[in-house]
Amino acid sequence: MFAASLLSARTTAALAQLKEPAMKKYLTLGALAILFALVVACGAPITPTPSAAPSTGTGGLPADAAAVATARGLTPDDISAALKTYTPSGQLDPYIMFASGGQGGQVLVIGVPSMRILKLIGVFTPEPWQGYGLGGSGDKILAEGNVDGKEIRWGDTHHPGLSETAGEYDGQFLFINDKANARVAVIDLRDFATKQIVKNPLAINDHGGSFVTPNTEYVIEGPQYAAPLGWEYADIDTEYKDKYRGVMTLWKFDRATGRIDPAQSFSIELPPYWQDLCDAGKKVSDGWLFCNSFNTELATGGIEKGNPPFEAGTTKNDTDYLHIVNWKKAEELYKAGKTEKIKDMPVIRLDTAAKEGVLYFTPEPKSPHGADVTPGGEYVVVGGKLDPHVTIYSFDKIQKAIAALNEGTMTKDAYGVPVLSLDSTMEAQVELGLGPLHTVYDDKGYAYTSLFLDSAVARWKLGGPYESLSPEKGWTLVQKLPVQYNIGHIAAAEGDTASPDGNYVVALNKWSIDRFANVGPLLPQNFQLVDTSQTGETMQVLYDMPIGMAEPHYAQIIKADKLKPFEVYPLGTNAETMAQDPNAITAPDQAKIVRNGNNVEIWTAVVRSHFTPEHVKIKKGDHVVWHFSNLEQTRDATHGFAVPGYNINLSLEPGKTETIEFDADTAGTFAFYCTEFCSALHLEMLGYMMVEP
Ligand code: RUQ
Ligand code: CUA
Repeated sequence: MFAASLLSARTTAALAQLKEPAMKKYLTLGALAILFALVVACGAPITPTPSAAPSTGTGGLPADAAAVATARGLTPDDISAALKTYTPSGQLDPYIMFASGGQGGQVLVIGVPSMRILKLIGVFTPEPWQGYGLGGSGDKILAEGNVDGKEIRWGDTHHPGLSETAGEYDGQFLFINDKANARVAVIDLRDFATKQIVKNPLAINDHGGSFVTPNTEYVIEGPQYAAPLGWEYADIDTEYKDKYRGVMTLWKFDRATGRIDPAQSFSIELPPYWQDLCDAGKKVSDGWLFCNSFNTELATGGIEKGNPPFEAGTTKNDTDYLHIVNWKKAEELYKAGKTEKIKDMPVIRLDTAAKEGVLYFTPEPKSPHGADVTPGGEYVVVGGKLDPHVTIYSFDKIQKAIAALNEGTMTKDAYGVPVLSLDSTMEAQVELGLGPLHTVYDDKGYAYTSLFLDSAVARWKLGGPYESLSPEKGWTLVQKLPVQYNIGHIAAAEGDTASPDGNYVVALNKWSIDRFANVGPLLPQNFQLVDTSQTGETMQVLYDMPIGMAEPHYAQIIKADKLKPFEVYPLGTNAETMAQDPNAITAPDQAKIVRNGNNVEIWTAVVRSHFTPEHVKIKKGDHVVWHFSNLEQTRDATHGFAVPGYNINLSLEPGKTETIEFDADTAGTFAFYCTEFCSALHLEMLGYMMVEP
């Protein structure tokens, strides 16, 4: 059975690697010195500190450093890795990685190569440090993600997607999907905060998103487990083929407002094939989307009734279908009204998509997972989880095969979708090893594919226009680098753009087993930083970073200098609208409390180290609207505001104005206080809310 073989393969791979650390070769001081000299000669930006310089040992290695290396048993590789990742205090990382926070429902912001966590952005889950979802405007954003009116207060964040201009990350926005509930969130990179959540009205779970078209015209949300559109009831035993569907949603993104505009968004109905990961074409393939699938068998499970379980049923056929979607054509159909509204969402029905040239299929090997478009858009690389190869499709060949389709002779699937033969669309196959999943690219013509079962990163050479970028022949394996362990996704510096950077790849490993101190049966994930700066068989693991908060799926890495976030908010900014807040005040003497019947409205000034007013007397049953303006314009002068017993906590960054609204339903005396250690008199930054019974 698949699960059993998967587990044993994992275990064998893990065991094989367990033996390796014991074989570390220890170094002589002389070798260390030579290595140090080499690293310095290679241009690493280091010089011995003045205090270390006088005690320089042989070959320029500070004697104390040599002693440390000997005492810790560091190999030459360890030392070069340390030199490549160590980031002295105050030195900034050249890259920023945005990683999904998995079941945590957040996004992690990580510096590369230091692998320091810089921020955790609350997205689908309340986040107390940012005061997200604890009384302020985050409540409204989280409520946008309610499902049938039900509060959902977590998410399974999978795939972060940075906004792009002409196929390059532009550093303006980040999108991320929640697989568990089919939602997409928008994060504004001016303040690294969530601004919007949209709930897909047709799908109850998703997976192949979020990723963007090359100018962020659309944010794509692809499906996963089929269900009737709008998740209406339908019996899986009798109605799967006819009623269950996949659906791909093209959310229109409006850059000016920084929001998805649901009123200009539409969906495409797909067969219930369990579409998996998707990618947008770019450059030569701009206008197209590619998405693979893994249940063309239409397996419906039911192991308890003696049916084949899903894992066997969905892996029966040798091939599934790569979905080839012409989104520009789909947009035309949508604009021409060739849609049907389901739950208020215009849907291009499956038969329309099939007939009008929106949707085509071509076979792809066993249980594919990632579909990744090369930087120039010429090829789509698909990893088949149960096939040791990656299969490379040529966009040019796909176009020719589509042009050659002839209504009388074409093959169609059970739903009438034209099927292009594998021979007519495939460019090459490269054998990499066991469990190829996802592929990313660099600037040297290499592709990097994660091998889940082999626990390795495969570096292989692209052909065609990429062949001349490095010495190896096209479509050949160059190096397999063991990683610890069982890599899922892989991320590369600027790796999803039209011009990847090279330098670094990060392996997002699902298992860590023995890499860290035992913290109980639930183990951290292991991000491993890999040096990909040189050509050939030179990849090296530089650093292990435990992620002890959830299971991140994908990550994207952007050049840090493309990000231009605020240092402080312009005074009076409402972070929800990113505009001047009409309730902002600019001096403590503007603070006031206004009562109007049972409604109490309060304007509070916040500045080191006091709130004005400090006494707030209200009555049980009052409805309270309370505005806070942080008057600071000093970087990092953030204050908090917490009311015990009322589930309220705000983060008031410099310049921000924020509003809370609540019913004073509990009488008593409540000391409210600042939750950020903001000054020497931080503890004195408090006030009293007295709620009269
Ligand atoms: S995938 S299980 Cu990104 Cu490889 Cu979601
Ligand atoms: Cu303000 Cu502590």
